[in-house]
Amino acid sequence: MAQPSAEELAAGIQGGDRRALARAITLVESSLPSDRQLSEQLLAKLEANGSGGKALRLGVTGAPGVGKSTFIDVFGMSLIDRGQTVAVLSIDPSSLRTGGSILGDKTRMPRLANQDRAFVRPSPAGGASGGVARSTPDAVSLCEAAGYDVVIVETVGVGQTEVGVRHLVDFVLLLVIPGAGDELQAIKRGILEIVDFVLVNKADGDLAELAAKAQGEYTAALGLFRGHDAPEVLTMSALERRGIDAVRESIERRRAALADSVKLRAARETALFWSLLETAVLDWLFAKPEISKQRDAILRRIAAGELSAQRATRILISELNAPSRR
Ligand SMILES: Nc1nc2c(ncn2[C@@H]2O[C@H](COP(=O)(O)OP(=O)(O)OP(=O)(O)O)[C@@H](O)[C@H]2O)c(=O)[nH]1
Ligand SMILES: [Mg+2]
Repeated sequence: MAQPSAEELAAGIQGGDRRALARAITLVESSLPSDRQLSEQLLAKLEANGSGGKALRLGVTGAPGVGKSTFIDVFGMSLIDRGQTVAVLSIDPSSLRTGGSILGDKTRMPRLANQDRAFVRPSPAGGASGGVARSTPDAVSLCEAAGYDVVIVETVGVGQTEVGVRHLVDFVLLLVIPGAGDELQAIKRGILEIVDFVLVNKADGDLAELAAKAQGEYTAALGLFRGHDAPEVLTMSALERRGIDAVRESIERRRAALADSVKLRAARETALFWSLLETAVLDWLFAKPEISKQRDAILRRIAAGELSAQRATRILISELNAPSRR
């Protein structure tokens, strides 16, 4: 199949053609130079058309199996029932691809995936910091350009993942399940510093009582930890579709309370710029073999206990500044 031009793709995306959007996301995920060139043209074109900046962006994170996909399925349906459109990017570390098409059932969003007003896309994690793939910011921009009212990014909560998603979205929703000492672990991992909502899922059956207890514990811990900035803690059952409206209403309330959304968006984009720039500059720098060799030599000296991190940094920078000896 011939590759459409950037203009054709942009027109398709902005005209609501989901296949054009899916193709464009495949393009931004590709590392082929020809694809990169086309995706840059496409993103520039969409930006020039002024297509960004209107969607509500939500990050949904939490340990494997807490019910993120099940929640997004019912939450997404509740948005659709209220006349909104929803795009979901599900960052799946193990997502399977077969001949360019992705196994849709991997996302476990059976109802949402069948909706005309929804776009569900599993994306492989790119191994970049935080499990958020490097291409995810571009994929979010594409969904926004396609006019979706809400863009949801699902990431598996492993280590730094949540931090990776922070600057990409307006609100981070952390899903937890009651019991199992999860409460303290989450605090240790620093997740709670960046979340906007904690949703205690699986508040049904035998777990209902434990969920209410966990809600109390989280609320108390977060109050100590974050003071007036503490996130709201809610209980819900994604499986039994209970508590979902309350989550939606809370998010809507928070969004409405953010008086200056333009300023907030600018702050988020600035923070995202810095975090993306850091990765991009490092990639660019170490793409040069002689520089990555110097880095590796320094890393070995650090590992051998010969160099502190501070001196190592200064040495590498001064070597970069030194006139070439070649
Ligand atoms: N009892 C109960 N089970 C639930 C609830 N929500 C999800 N589950 C179950 O938990 C399991 C995992 O659900 P998923 O939605 O796939 O969880 P996930 O967090 O997306 O999992 P990963 O994407 O693999 O990290 C499934 O068997 C769901 O049916 C709930 O509210 N109550
Ligand atoms: Mg999932």
